[in-house]
Amino acid sequence: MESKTREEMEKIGIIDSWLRKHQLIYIGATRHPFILSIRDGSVDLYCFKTWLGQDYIFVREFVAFAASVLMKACKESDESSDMEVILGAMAALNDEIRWFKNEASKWEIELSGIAPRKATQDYCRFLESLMGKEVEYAVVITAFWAIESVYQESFAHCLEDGNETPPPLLDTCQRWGNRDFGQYCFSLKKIADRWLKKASGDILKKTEVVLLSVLEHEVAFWNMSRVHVAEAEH
Ligand code: HMH
Repeated sequence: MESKTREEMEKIGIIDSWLRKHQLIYIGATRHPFILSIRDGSVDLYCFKTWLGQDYIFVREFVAFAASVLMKACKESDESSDMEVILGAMAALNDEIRWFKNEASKWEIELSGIAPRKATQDYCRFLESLMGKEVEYAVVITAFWAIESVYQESFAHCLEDGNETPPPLLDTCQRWGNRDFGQYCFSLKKIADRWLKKASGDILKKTEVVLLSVLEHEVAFWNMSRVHVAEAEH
């Protein structure tokens, strides 16, 4: 009995045990003031447009990261359904890139003229560090789940009862907050948990650190969206 870890005793997955342990930063990432301002309708549209342009840059890098995870799923995974879930994510990203272009023209944003801000650069560099062959599948599939899940939980919150989300922003909230996206995040979580269950202590430690880094980058990304250019440069 004593040798059992808490998650074994309570029969919760490793990811849920980490979410409990790091609850404050998880809430910081999924209930950020930027998201709360979308939900209560007080959002500054300049900030929203900043977020949109920066996220387009991030998503292009995320495609490369997703491709690296797909390669690992093909090589390392024991279950073919893993590969299919990630392939589905790639297909969704294809649609997402098109959506960004369309959304940008709706808001009169010129995507090609946008320079990445520091938080975007840092996050993209972090993704790059996870793309190497030496980074284990358990680590990257957990990061993948966390990246998608933060957006899912954040934007789903903007659609929950009592929201005053401005109608022009509903499409964005639907994109990540819809039920199917929630289901897809749950599939990623199950895959990650299955791999973490058989991972060594070293890999578990490394994955927990990577998870915390994802959450920190997500918070920094939301923060960056709220900072006006003039302030950001000083
Ligand atoms: C910064 N995190 C960021 N952008 C995204 N589009 C997602 C997560 C979800 O794909």
